[in-house]
Amino acid sequence: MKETRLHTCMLCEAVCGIKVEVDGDRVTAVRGDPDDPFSRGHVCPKVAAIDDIRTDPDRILAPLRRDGDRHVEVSWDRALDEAAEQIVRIQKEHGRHSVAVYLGNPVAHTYSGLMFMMLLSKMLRTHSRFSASSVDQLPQMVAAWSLFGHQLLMPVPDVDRTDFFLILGANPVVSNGSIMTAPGIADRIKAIRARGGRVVVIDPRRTETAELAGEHHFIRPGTDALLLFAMVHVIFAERLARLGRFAAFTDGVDALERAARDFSPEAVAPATGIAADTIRELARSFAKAPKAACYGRVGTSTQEFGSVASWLVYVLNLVTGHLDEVGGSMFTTPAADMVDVTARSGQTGHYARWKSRVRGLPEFGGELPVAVLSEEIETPGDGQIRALITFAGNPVLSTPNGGRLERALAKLDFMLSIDIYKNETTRHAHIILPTTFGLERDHFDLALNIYAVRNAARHAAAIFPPAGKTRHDWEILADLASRIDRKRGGGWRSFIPRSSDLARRIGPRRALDLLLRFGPHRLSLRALEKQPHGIDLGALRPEQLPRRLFTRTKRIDIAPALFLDQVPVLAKRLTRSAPPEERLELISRRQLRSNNSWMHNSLRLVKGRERCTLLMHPDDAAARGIADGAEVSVRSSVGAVVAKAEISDEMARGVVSLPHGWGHDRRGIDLRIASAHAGASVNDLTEELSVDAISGNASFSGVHVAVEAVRP
Ligand SMILES: Nc1nc2c(c(=O)[nH]1)N[C@H]1C(S)=C(S)[C@@H](COP(=O)(O)OP(=O)(O)OC[C@H]3O[C@@H](n4cnc5c(=O)[nH]c(N)nc54)[C@H](O)[C@@H]3O)O[C@H]1N2
Ligand SMILES: Nc1nc2c(c(=O)[nH]1)N[C@H]1C(S)=C(S)[C@@H](COP(=O)(O)OP(=O)(O)OC[C@H]3O[C@@H](n4cnc5c(=O)[nH]c(N)nc54)[C@H](O)[C@@H]3O)O[C@H]1N2
Ligand code: SF4
Ligand SMILES: [Mo]
Repeated sequence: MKETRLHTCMLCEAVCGIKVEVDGDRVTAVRGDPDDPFSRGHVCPKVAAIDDIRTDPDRILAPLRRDGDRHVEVSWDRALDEAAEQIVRIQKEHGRHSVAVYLGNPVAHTYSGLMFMMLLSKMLRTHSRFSASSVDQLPQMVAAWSLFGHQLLMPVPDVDRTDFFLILGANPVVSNGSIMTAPGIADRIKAIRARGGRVVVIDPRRTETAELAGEHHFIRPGTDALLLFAMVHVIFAERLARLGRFAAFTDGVDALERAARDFSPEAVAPATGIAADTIRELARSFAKAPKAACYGRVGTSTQEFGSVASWLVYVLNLVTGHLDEVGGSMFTTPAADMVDVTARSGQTGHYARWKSRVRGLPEFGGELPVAVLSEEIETPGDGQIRALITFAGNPVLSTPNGGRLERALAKLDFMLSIDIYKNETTRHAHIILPTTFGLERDHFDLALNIYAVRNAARHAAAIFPPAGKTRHDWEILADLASRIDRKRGGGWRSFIPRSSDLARRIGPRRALDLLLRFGPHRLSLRALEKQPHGIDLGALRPEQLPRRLFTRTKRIDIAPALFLDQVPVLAKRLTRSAPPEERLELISRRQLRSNNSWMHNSLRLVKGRERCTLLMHPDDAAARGIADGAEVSVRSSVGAVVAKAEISDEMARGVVSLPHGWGHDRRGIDLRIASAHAGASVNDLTEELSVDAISGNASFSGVHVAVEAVRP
């Protein structure tokens, strides 16, 4: 029987509302939902792949247990029992920190998985917690926590009302926006220009977003903090600072001004590659614009000075009067307000309460930077990691020096993966537990509505039953938690009701309903279900600060010591010599028909011309005798890969770009289509020892590489 069902695309942060044409157990079409008040019918080419994955013959449909080099099917009972037993045993024998957890990006896209992962994490009481945050937005969280007192209170650019959108290190036209949930972002950017506004992109590559913006400046990788400091310098030097109502609750402005003094536009021009006049003009125009928003993302975050750069993005918005104002950088009031909910239980973030055992990198919010994972597995001693649970993550392809991590994983006593595929990471697991996917579960955007450019809410009911023997993420996590609880228990403890059992009985739907009822819009699950196209909750509201500050003093320290301590180090960057002539600086990029590392098994997304190419400037290619389409070898201090060169002046001179998420040529994976379109992993080149000094976040931008033609 044919019918049309509504759902949400959960592949990226744009969370488009979709209309799914269903014929029995088949999907015949997926389209954007024009009646969705937020996404207004927008979708991207990835949307149809939602069902490719559900019906992918390579998907794991039953629990697997490793037997030598192979994985064989086992019952849920056996798989869960064995996993719980190993975890309990290893924690008993080697201490609680010997069991590590790694959470991947898709965790942010399932409200139920997210809720129950928090439960399991809490139960394990391990300090060895890692996630994709530390190869992504961790510096932005550190900046938000330092300034506003809550790691989740990150401002969002009010793209629909701004007249000056300054974008650093983000390519939303391709990524569809991040920490800026904005379906149809290309149209929203076009609208800024159509109403006479200005859009400026700062990026070592002239990106798809730069083309649309019409104004672009190349920047040397890793130097955004210098550029931003120079803008702040100009703003103070020319008395353009306009703190407005923030003056009443902001401290440290003088210290900020002093810190910016050494970073004049002339001083930073050589290192950034941006002319002093350009910087000055940008600073003046940004400060004077009635409505302006500065936004930085993965490119400014995953770099050597990622935390300083992320802090300065917020600072620039604040000192120009563009923070928390219409058309500027604003805070949301989502239907389920995780910022307030987590604050009520004291989870606003903390820093350096403990440090990683081997390298001494600080925890943040209870997590350690994933750049230390390999060494923590490899280095013997007290607290050595002996077991790893991965949940919706593929760190072999997504974390720095994936090659080393891959070798380290093989040494674990026990590894459990909760995933949909046997891929570069999960193939190492002793047990793989397969989960439902996308249209097989109900959906609400718990995490991403916090960063939406409009307040909106939508709940979608599951369309299909679980495939094969798969179970929902939350059910698996809850069951595992109960079994761990039981196996640990014994004695009097077995008589008290367990919180894991209780949570399981309440279930994610009821928990969500409660969050909605206590949220700022006093909604309920029933109210959302009555409006399946979604509910518009209005434009972002200005003037939420100081009311929503979570700092102890209820004030903002705009120049915290954490960042000021880095200023002398940053100043040295001004005079650092360029890499030797034969070295190039490597950055990464995203592609519209790709989603991190895990959507290359959909034929419709990978067919056509090869996409995992090394983009390079014509002069750099000519200097090395490299022709367009030629195979080149790319070498860094940690590894080497081979890729096809794609020569284009969209790259800055001296900078090359490889997309991230490829490299499916590894043995032992069950991804037939991806293997046939393997590409190379950029993270076989990135260095686990290069991290942002403050947060320990991976520094992916500007890895020094040697590139040469591969001679047959
Ligand atoms: N060099 C470089 N490295 C980067 C980046 C970069 O720009 N450059 N970007 C970084 C960023 S921003 C991120 S977020 C990380 C991503 O890092 P990861 O999260 O580690 O990697 P993903 O590729 O997103 O892998 C997601 C995994 O989840 C599985 N999965 C998908 N859906 C589900 C589900 O519903 N349930 C379960 N249980 N599993 C599921 C997939 O099969 C896959 O194994 O990569 C980072 N790495
Ligand atoms: N199609 C698609 N969409 C995605 C994803 C995907 O893989 N594919 N991944 C999702 C995820 S997990 C995330 S976090 C978001 C990320 O969303 P974005 O942050 O928009 O991601 P990118 O496209 O990686 O953009 C980063 C930009 O930074 C530039 N850059 C690199 N180094 C530097 C530098 O030092 N300074 C400056 N100024 N720029 C630099 C790169 O050239 C690139 O254009 O996208 C999400 N959406
Ligand atoms: S933009 Fe993102 S949410 Fe929208 S259809 Fe594409 S992948 Fe899905
Ligand atoms: Mo990400």
